[in-house]
Amino acid sequence: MTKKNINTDNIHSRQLQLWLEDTATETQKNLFTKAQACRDRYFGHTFFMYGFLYLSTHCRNDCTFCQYRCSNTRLQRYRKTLETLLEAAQRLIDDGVHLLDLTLGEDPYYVSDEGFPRLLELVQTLKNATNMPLMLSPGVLRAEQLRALADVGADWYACYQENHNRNVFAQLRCQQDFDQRKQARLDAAAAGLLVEDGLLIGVGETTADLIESLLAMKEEPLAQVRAMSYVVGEATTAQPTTQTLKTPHETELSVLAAMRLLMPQRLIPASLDVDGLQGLSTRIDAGANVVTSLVPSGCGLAGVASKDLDIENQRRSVAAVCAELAKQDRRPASQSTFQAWMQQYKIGQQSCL
Ligand code: MD0
Ligand code: SF4
Repeated sequence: MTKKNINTDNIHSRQLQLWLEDTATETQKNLFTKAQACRDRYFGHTFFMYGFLYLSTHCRNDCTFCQYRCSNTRLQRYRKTLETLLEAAQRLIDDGVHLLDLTLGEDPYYVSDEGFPRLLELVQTLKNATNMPLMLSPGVLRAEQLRALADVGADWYACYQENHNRNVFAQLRCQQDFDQRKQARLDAAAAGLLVEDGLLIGVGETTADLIESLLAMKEEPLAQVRAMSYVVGEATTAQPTTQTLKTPHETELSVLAAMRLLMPQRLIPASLDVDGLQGLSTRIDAGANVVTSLVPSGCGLAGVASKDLDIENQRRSVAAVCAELAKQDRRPASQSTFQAWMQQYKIGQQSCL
């Protein structure tokens, strides 16, 4: 039985403003109840899990919210060997993740014209060895590079705008081109990749900025949308403030719920990278249906917003996540369900491009 899709064309700025600004407990409760019902309508009580492999922490950019920014000269950076990545990937697969998220800074060793063949070879080797769905988060690439990644087996491309207000963007992703970043997502969709965009919360954005971002994300061919609260880290200079009426965490949850109601069929992550395992249940209650940033212990792999949080104590493991979500009567979807969802979304997306 195919579900009649929820029509969201009637959700406009005023409604979004109410959801984001109204701090009345009743309004928030209603918002989250609606978001949960909407998520369960499309995904039931199942969730997807992404293994996270931060393969290189080198970066040529200097984003003010990121501890891996190039001006953080004190940071011990790494590039993981293929052997380490294959071993970590196999552990995540044996544990039951649905996808491998291969993230790196904009590391010239992999993304310069001279280095890009290395990235292609790495992706092809991982695909041949695992046959798993692969997400790539390498920063801004050109259309032909994105096509080449799709040809060697990449399925997803993640490239976050953080905020769609150009002034806020410029303060966060300094010296980076707003339009080029957006174009990379459009080129990725045109290359047949599933695409993710993400918002950063708690860096001085206003409700109007968040509404602008939500409506912009709805218009883009995105299969996954996310919001993550800013985590102040080593050498970050972005001011941890918000001009909305709530705390950044409350705003993140309201944004996740608004995303669910505005884009009901898209995948929405609850990232372990902000608050670790303890932050999972509130994000599921806000309408998320994917758990991301599962990192295997003992491989020396890092998180992004939270470099070490909950990794060596195995609280970012599949077992810990499944046990936590079982408390909310939720269980992992089958791999075939995730693959079928991807396939169906790719077909649907291509017909709209
Ligand atoms: C996460 N730390 O999922 C990861 C990262 C990049 N594709 C994902 C932000 O939270
Ligand atoms: Fe580099 Fe990404 Fe961090 Fe920006 S957010 S400094 S591009 S690793």
